[in-house]
Amino acid sequence: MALENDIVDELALRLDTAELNAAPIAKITDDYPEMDWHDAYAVQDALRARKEAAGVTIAGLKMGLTSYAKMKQMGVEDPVYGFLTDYGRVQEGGDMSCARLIHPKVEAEIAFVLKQDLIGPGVRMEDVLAATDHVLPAVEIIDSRYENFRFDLKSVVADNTSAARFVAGTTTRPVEGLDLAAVTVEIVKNGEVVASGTGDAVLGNSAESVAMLANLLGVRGIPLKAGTFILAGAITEAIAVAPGDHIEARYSELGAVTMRFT
Ligand code: 0L1
Ligand code: MG
Repeated sequence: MALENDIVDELALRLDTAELNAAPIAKITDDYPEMDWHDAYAVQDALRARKEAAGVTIAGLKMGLTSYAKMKQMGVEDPVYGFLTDYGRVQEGGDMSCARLIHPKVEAEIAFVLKQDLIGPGVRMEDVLAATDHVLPAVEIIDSRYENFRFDLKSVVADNTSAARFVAGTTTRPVEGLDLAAVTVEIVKNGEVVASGTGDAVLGNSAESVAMLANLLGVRGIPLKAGTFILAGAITEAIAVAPGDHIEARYSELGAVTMRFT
């Protein structure tokens, strides 16, 4: 690691404050260009510890930058991961206030809930499918804490991969007989289709993304536990939203997820 512990803690405070006040900041690598990948996850871990100390419950995990197109655009070879919070969960069909967000965007994903632990490294897609209790449709609302979404990858990891809110659908189903790569989704904004995609956009199959999460955690000696809610990564591009917008993500096979921004 290139950063001292007190700097890691100060950066976590900076990011937490930006989120809680919905007040964007400059990307942290402007001040600490020497920051390495261990530092980036150390800041994310410190952010998570701050939130837990303040009474926040971790509601799940997420994968980010899971499409080959976005990885290439960002100049990375591996996706990244972050955590979800209890206060980030919005009920299906619910409202969420833009006043508490900076510049929210929505992206359609497939979520997994496991029935068995997965312990990397060496986890394969088949292991994920066997360990999955059910999948469900979900929309992630990302909201970078950086001004104008201007960031680099290490800053994004530190910023908990832009995680902000999420909405899970109410229809769950087992993976048996479901071709996750072929699931299609459309994002409908105020009655108009604004984005669409197919499940294979996520590393070929969203279960592959969950395997990668288990393996990334495994390198750090952390198991992916049964019962964990996991957002596997965006099938569609991210769509900006503003007060008054109604969003519906319509999936083949999995139903729909709706929400309104106020
Ligand atoms: O969930 C995601 O794929 C977002 C990763 C962070 C990059 C961004 O904010 O666009
Ligand atoms: Mg996402």
